[in-house]
This record gives sequence, structure tokens and C-alpha cells, in this order.
Amino acid sequence: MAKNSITQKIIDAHIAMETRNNDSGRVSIKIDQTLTQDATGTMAYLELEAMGVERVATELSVSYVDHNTAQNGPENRNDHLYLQSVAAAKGVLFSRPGNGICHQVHLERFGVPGKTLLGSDSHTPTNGGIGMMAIGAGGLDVALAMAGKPFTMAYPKVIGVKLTNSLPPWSSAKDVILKLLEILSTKGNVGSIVEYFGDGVKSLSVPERATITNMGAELGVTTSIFPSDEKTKEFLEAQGRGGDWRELSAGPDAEYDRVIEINLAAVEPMAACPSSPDNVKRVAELGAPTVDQVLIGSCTNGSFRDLMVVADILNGEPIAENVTLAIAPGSRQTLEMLAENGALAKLVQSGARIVETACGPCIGQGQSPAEGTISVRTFNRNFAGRTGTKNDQAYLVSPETAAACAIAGALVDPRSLDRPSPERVDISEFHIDDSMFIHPPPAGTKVEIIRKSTIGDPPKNAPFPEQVDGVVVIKVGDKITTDHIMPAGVHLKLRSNIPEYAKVVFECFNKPGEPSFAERAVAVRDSGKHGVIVAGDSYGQGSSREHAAICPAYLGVKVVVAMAIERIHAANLVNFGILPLIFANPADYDSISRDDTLTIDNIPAQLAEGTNLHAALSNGERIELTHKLSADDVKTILAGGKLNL
Ligand code: MIC
Ligand code: SF4
Repeated sequence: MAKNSITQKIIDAHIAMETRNNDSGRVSIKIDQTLTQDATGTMAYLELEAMGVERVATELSVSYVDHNTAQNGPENRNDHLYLQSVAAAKGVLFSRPGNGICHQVHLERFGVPGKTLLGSDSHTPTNGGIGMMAIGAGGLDVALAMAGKPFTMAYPKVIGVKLTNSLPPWSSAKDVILKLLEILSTKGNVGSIVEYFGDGVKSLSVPERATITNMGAELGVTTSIFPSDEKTKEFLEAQGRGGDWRELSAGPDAEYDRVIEINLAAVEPMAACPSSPDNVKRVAELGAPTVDQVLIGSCTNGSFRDLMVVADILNGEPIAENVTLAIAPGSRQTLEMLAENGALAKLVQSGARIVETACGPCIGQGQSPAEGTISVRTFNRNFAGRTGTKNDQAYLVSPETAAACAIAGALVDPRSLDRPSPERVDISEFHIDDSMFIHPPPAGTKVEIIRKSTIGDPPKNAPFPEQVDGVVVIKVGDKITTDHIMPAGVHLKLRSNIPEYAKVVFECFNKPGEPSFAERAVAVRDSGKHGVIVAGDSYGQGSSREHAAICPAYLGVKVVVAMAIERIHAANLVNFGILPLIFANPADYDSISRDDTLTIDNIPAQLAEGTNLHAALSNGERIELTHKLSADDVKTILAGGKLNL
């Protein structure tokens, strides 16, 4: 327990009564606010409906439409209509398409220091920048929170990150989180919360802090959180919400499980190189390769501060002939303010293509790079293929570096531009216009929920079998992300249609002329056996998309065996009745191949007995598997998932 940390204070204020004195290593907390986005939200509200919930029980629940806004075909708009109508029916505030990316808009308009927020998106920790305990989860867990149920997580270890001094010109918040990713990497941090402290904190504005907590998701931690101080007060006052401010900081005697110190003054422009957010190098050492594309925006770097810096650096100067530059402002507030103060004109003068205030290219909705070219992005993820191009080379950088690359046409350190550093953006009044939110009508009002033909029901799952007669349908390596399991991009519009979406599970591993993963899994299922996925370390990194569990479950997968499974994905597997198991002896990973059998008998008895299970392989060898399931998780799995419960 990290005494007197911010984490501890928020947990103490939110601990659900029934979990007091429970030393299971888990804690359940009351959730004050929830957020959903359209790509995970349709399932979340279908699940809410399936649970028979009349009206949400939170202080505030917001449904954003920001992911699927391209509307190629009717599916996206069908989803929007469903989301808008179900929000009205269930008492949820609806943020219309065009209003901006959920995390940034929530920070601007609703984030409150000291409160808890559960969101069906892995970058929900963005609001940790304002001092919230903001956690990403699967849609079903968010639906349960909307229904008023507490959220259960591993009792967190707290990693204290001490920031000292202030950033030099040309370095910014993005470089700080890239530095931390270099230190902590994307794996091995499950169950921790990162808490920032030290005299360097006060040099960062709330949107800068939010860049850091946003990309903290890539560490695989539960969330990241900053104190709430004078800077937080200034931000809330500038958003016309001064009344939401309260001071929140760790005590001087706060205890952390581990402390890392970052001297901000020594932070240089950094880049996450292909194809992992923790493949971090200093931009200066990359040798200035030619760049084909620069993309600026996303929930990491789409703030007013970030785009003002970009406008200041570009200053209307034409971008290099060999690059294209696209900018997606993070919110309508930001776009309106850029339009009003003339910065937007400067960006357009430079040749920037302004795209919608939405996730857009970050989730592979357009702007895929050309083959074999370098794409420089201010986003948070560069997993292979996420851009929509095979063998892509995406580099993640700060807005300062991105702007410099657009001018130079190469991946350069912005300090090499040899020009005055951008001015600091301090703002005392944001443009407030909440007209793109739709408030739900009073409880009891009759609302018709609009369900077009592309909106299916969450699939039904049978109770878990007594014995797993498993067949290994796929064996994958380390750091498999949910983008590998359930690709987004052009398939994103299938999120409300499980039978169709399930066809592309593990698409990136399919080989031409061979049966796909989905076909192999269905063949196993139809033969009366059970699908098994075998994986290496850190399985299920990245997105909170529960489709990475729902679709495999739909195809008959019953067990995932890995060296380690990431938090949100492990919870999603449980929620949809898939047993997440870990090799007790990591060397056993080498004794299993695709198409082998894996038999586990007496599952209920073995799960009741403890954390070790015995399994038999095709060659008769017996191996030991372990799990980290709570008694409730076991109950959920045996029932065939949470909806069955
Ligand atoms: C992402 O950045 O991968 C997403 C798209 O925002 C996901 C959610 C999703 O898959 O819908 C996330 O981060 O959780
Ligand atoms: Fe949207 Fe990208 Fe942020 Fe995910 S990471 S919420 S896709 S902007």
C-alpha cells in the first residue's frame, strides 16, 4: 500500500464497502463518471440493454462519437443513431460526431480532480492529467459501472515519477513520456499506477500533463495521475469550471513502491521507432531519413497548446515538397479557437490538410502511408500495420518534432532548424461552446432506440466445459497487441456485427492459400473440440477493445495460454468466458506447436483448488499452468461470461 500517495487517497475515498478488509490483492472502487466511444460503445450499450438497466447510476456518463466518423457505407451512421438514441433512453450525455476525441473533450469539459472515471478506451488515463483516477476497461465493465457497480482491479503498486526542473525549448511533454517508455518499456508494469510528483510538475500545464498520462497507457499500467495544483485551477477556471477544482497531492511522507527521477531540463526530442512505443531513441541519432508523411493530432497531441506550437513553427512557410501534412485537431473547442485567432489560416497556408476533429488516421481511418515510406506522427501507437499499410514505418514524436519534419522533409531534431523556439502557450480563457452535447430527456420519457440492420446482439456463450479438449489454433510470439488480434482500420465499421468482424481475427497472421485463423477455429469448434491460443510475453497489449475477446469466443476459443497477459485484455477474456492461463514454467512454451492438442480435465475442481492447473499435451507430456483469477472471475468463466451471470 503506497501510504499517503494520491492513489491511496482516491482509493480510500472510493473504496466499495464490501471490499474493506479484503486481502485478496484486489480492490473495488466506486465509479463517479464513465465515458464510452463509438467503436467500443455500441457493444457497451447493447450489453447495458441486455442487463436490463433502465437508467445509468453514475454522476455523469458521456457517450462520444469520435472513432468511426468516415461513413464509408451506412454502418458508421447506423451506429451513431443507435448511440444517440440509447444515450437518450438511458440518461447518458451524448457528444455528437465533430465534437472531438473523447479523452480531450472530457478533459476540457468534465474532468474533476479526485474523482474516478472508467472509460471503454485504453487512453482513458488522459484525465489523470487533471488529477482524476481515470482507468480504461472493456465495454462490459464500463456498462456495469454505468449500472452502478463498483470496478475491481488489482490493488495497485505505485510507481512515483519525480520530475525536477523544467523542459528546455523544443522539448515537450511527449518527449517526457517517451523517455519514461524507454525506462519502463511496454511490458512488466501490469497492476501499477504511475504517480507524478516533484517541483517539475508545476512547469507543466494540464494539457501537457494529459499528453503524459495519455501515452502512459502504453506502459501497460492501470493509470497515471498528476497532482491537482494551481496549474489545474488555472485550467479549470479557463474552462469556466473553477468550481470543480480541489487541491490534491501526495503527502510529504508518501511512500512509493518504486521511484524514478526524470530531470526535465535534460529531456531531448525523442521518437518511438517502428514498431513499438517503447522502441525509443533520441531524434538526433536517427540520421535524418526522408519522411513522406507527417500527421499531427490524436488524443495524445491534439490540444490547443500543441497546435498553436505547430502553427508557430510552420508560420505559414510551405512544407517540403516530398511530404504531406495532415492535422486533426483534438476537439471542436481547439478547432474553433485556432480558427478565431488566425492560426488555422497559417496551418492551411503551409499546406496542412485539415482533417476531422476525430481519431481519424490514428486508428487507420484514412491517410495510410505509401509502401516503404516513413510516417511521422504525434500519436501514441505505432504497432505494425496500424497505419493501414503493411510493413509500415511509423515514428511517434512531439508536435515540435513533427512540425520540424514537415518543413525539412526529413526526420530531424527540431533544434537543428536553427530558428527561435516556439512561444509558450498560456491561456486564461478557452472558447466554451457546449452546443454539440445532447442532454438526455428526464427519466420516464419514452425514447425509441434506433437499431438498423447492422447492429447485432452481443453473442451468447455456453457455460464453460468441464473438460477442455483443446486444439492450438494459433501460436504467436511476444507483445501481441489487440491490433494484431482484432484489426481496426477498414474493419472498424464491423464493431456492431460480431459474425462479420470475427472473420478477421488474427488476419495479419493469415497466409494466402491457407485457411484463415477464423476458418481453422470454426473447424475445431465444429468438431466438438475447443480452440486454444498460445502466446508469449505481454499478450493483449494496447487497446481496450473487448472484441479481441468476444470474437475469439464466438469462434469457439476457450483458453489462452501465455507467458503473461495484459490487464484489460485479461479482464475482457474473463468477461466473455475465455480462461486466461499462464505457463508455470516458461520453457513449456517451446513444447507446444500449432495444431497440437491440450487437454485440461476437471476444470471446476482444478480452479477451485488453487492457482495451479495440470494440462496434457499431444505427446503425453504434462505441463503446469497457473492463473491470477479471483473467486468471482472463476464464477464468471464457468458461467460462460459476465452476461450469462
Ligand atoms: C485505440 O487507440 O486503439 C482505440 C481504438 O482507441 C482503442 C479502442 C478501440 O479499439 O475501440 C483503445 O485504445 O482502447
Ligand atoms: Fe482515438 Fe487514437 Fe486516441 Fe485511440 S489513441 S482514442 S484511436 S485518437
